[in-house]
Amino acid sequence: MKVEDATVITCSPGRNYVTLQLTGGGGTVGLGDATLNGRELAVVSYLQDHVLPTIIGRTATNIEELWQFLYRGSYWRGGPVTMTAIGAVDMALWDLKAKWLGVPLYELLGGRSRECLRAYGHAWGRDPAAAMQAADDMVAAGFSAVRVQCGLPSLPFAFGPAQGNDSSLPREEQWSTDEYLALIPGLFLSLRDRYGPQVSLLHDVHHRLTPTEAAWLGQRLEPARMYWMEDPVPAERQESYRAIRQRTTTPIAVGEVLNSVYDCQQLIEQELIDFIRMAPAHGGGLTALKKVAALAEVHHVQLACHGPSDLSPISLAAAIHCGTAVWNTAIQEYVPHPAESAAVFRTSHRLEKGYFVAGDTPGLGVEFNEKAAQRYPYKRAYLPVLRRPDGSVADW
Ligand code: GCO
Ligand code: MG
Repeated sequence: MKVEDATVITCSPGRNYVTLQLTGGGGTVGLGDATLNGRELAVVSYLQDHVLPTIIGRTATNIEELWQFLYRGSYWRGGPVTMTAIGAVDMALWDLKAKWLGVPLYELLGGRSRECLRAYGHAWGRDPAAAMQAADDMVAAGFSAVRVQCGLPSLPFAFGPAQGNDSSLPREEQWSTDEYLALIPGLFLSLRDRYGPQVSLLHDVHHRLTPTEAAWLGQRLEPARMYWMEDPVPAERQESYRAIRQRTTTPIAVGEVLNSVYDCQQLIEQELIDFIRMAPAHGGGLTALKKVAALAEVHHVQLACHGPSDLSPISLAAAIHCGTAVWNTAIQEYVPHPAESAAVFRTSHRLEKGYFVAGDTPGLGVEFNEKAAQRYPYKRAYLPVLRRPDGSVADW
């Protein structure tokens, strides 16, 4: 089967999504998610102007060969734009091949390692009382794992969830490490008291601390027995994680902004983290991610794919198929997509009592409605920018 046609569609049903459709012989269509939040059109151009003309007419079922062709053949490697583009092609090829063979995608990835995949829900509150209420709601909805985020009461936006397409220029938020560190340990100790050992508690630091601050926080969180502390510091310098690792037993999760095995090689091989959080879309696709997962398995590191609502339902389906098949998958992030997106993406996976069940329809099990997508044109949108009390830029 050859790749006969390839189209990229941008749409904004509640937030921006970029979808790649690859058509193979016989009219079978494979879908890939090419969404890179805030830099969507760079990936569109990379695909349309540089990648798609080179894959038309190639054998669609030789997925590894095509991955190597796009990765090594471009000479310029790595980075979020390149790897998201390769990730979208790779995801679409896996979808196409599984549909062509008439099997759900997890079958091609080794078959089921588990019946279903544990998910964690998100709880966010403006202050600790609201965050605890939101966590209660998640537990009541059946989640046995909840990631809890809390605003800083004295600041207007800090630590809120990323908004959708609400501004055509980056919104600026303020940040206070002192207020944050004063608040978080108490919140999680109260949550642990409230739930006992039954609920796994997660927290995203979102790259905002120094290694010393992160070690301090990790130590204070130890009595709360966290499931993980996410992205305590930026991971460009992987060695920084050693300083945190040596000083706390709070488990560490990293990876949503990483794009290749080289970006996390030291973190995994030197066992500086417990969970690797790369998403199929941003990590160069399932072909790349299964290799990362295999390396991680050797080093007691578990896979937990990034799954925010700024990745499309196609990405979530890919993560669920991957997590169903890959043995060392721990858990899957779940953030509901905007309501409008249901008209554009029809999915066959299910969320049942805090667990994802992969769909049994062939491929990824997602249908993309191009007509419906046209009703929601792309709108330029950005992630917020964060500033410290002195006005300098901080890591958002
Ligand atoms: C997460 C993330 C997201 C990111 C977002 C950036 O763990 O889900 O940190 O909320 O901020 O995906 O585009
Ligand atoms: Mg995160």
